[in-house]
Amino acid sequence: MDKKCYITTPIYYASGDVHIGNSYSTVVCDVFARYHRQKNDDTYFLTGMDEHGQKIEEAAKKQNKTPQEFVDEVASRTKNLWQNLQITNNDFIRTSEERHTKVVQDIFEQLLRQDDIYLGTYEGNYCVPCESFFPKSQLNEDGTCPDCGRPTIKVKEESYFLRLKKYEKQLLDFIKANKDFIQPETRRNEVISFIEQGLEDLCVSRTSFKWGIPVKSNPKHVIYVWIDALANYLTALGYKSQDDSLYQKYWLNGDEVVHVVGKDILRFHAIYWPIMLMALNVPIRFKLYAHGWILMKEGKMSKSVGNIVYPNDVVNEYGLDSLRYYLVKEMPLGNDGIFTWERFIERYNVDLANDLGNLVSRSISMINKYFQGKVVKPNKSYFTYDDEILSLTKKVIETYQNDFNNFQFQNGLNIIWSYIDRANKYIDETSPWVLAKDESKKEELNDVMYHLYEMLRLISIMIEPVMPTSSKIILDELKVNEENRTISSLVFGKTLTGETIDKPIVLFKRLDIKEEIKKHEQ
Ligand code: ME8
Repeated sequence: MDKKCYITTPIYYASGDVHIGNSYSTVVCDVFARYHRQKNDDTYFLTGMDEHGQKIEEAAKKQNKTPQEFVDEVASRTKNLWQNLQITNNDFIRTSEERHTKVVQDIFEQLLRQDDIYLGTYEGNYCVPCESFFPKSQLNEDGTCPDCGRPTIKVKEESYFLRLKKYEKQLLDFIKANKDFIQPETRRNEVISFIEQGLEDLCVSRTSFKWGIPVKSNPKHVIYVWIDALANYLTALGYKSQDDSLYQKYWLNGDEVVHVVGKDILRFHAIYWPIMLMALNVPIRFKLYAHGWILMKEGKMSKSVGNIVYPNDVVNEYGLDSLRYYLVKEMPLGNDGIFTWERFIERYNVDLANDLGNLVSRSISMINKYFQGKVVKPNKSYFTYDDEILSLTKKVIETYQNDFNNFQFQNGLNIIWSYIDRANKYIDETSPWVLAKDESKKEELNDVMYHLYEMLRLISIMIEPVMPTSSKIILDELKVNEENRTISSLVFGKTLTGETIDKPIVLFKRLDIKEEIKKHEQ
């Protein structure tokens, strides 16, 4: 094993089902985890559910269920969804589990003992959908939430507070000294200017509802859901519990710890979380990647607009890889991306059915037709294109690895697709159907087929983190042995004598764009 990596998604509110917007974080983390496992890095991937808070208590009440019944159902649907999306998480933490609640209580008590948490009174507003406190000065003029624009409620209650002010300077120094702590840079700058305006101590308990983790020494208070939720990144590793070997391994002694979060929850992860760790005397080992939002034509996805798209619906109709591909391809990390059915079908037809699908079916049917399904490594090169392809391959693999190492998955896909284009062009340039007519050109023809075989093999390995299903189908069809599917075989020319391959199958059937769009407009 080379490196020890720990990657986490935000834990999703169990107030409703995950849609394609929030499943983006999970897919991106899965791409990271698959890529690192391919590289033989010891990778631990955590996701889970945020199950406490006023929002969930209210959602359960509406359905006449206890909060626990309600979150049990959502958690079970979410787990199933991740299975359908072939998410390779190692653990799924739920904040209502005892392994979590017990440790959160201990953390709270420790901070209380240290006087990092103190008792006071909160008077201000609270946004239930965002589970956020806002002093009057931060609200919009009409009293709505500055983050989501929805109405807030007035709160005046006895509360515990976490001393953020005390750690303000230490945090600012840390962020300034660690340039890559928050990425992309625009988000880092936002956080710096937010802190520079001065931090207020944070209210960290509520008394006006019940569904949360009680403060051990004063159980009429429940712990603020964000303090509860952020702690999941440690409780899932066994922090402060009898067996903390995962914490020792991946947090204290790991090489790379990454929290992937949406831009709307950056403040919590870039300010509250590191301050909690400083107060607990736990080293800040993580990096934050903040991504943008997937928007619809009308703007945000919302129940009231009725424009929510659920991942299972896309997968059932168009297959898993087309969804995973679209999410990664259309979202430059950091900026917003748009989901429209037009764009989705267009990418499906152009990138998947045409570019990749055609390359696979053309190459496989020619290898079958001209060489009964078997290629052999040629002992010299026959075309000037061959040298060009050899050096291009090296460059593509290098760029791909560089992009994937640096979380630039969209760029990585772009480079793979430029390689697919080159392979399609290579077929036109070498015109195998002409070579096939001339018996004396048999070796040249084999050379072309061999190049296509190897290019396809490399493409299939490179797309695996994003498109695991297609990758496996192509590698199986090409009868590539296990050894030549690994990242160390990501070199042109590894295949010596190919096995007899299968008949081509259609990976992505071309769609009639008008018909598909009509379906989704109904
Ligand atoms: O915030 N496009 O949970 P959550 C992209 N429980 N990302 C989106 C999105 C969209 N349209 N809509 C939501 C919470 N997200 C807390 C997290 S972590 C300790 C606690 C993202 O279910 C959003 O940015 O509301 C966030 O990163 C994630 O989905 C979970 O959102």
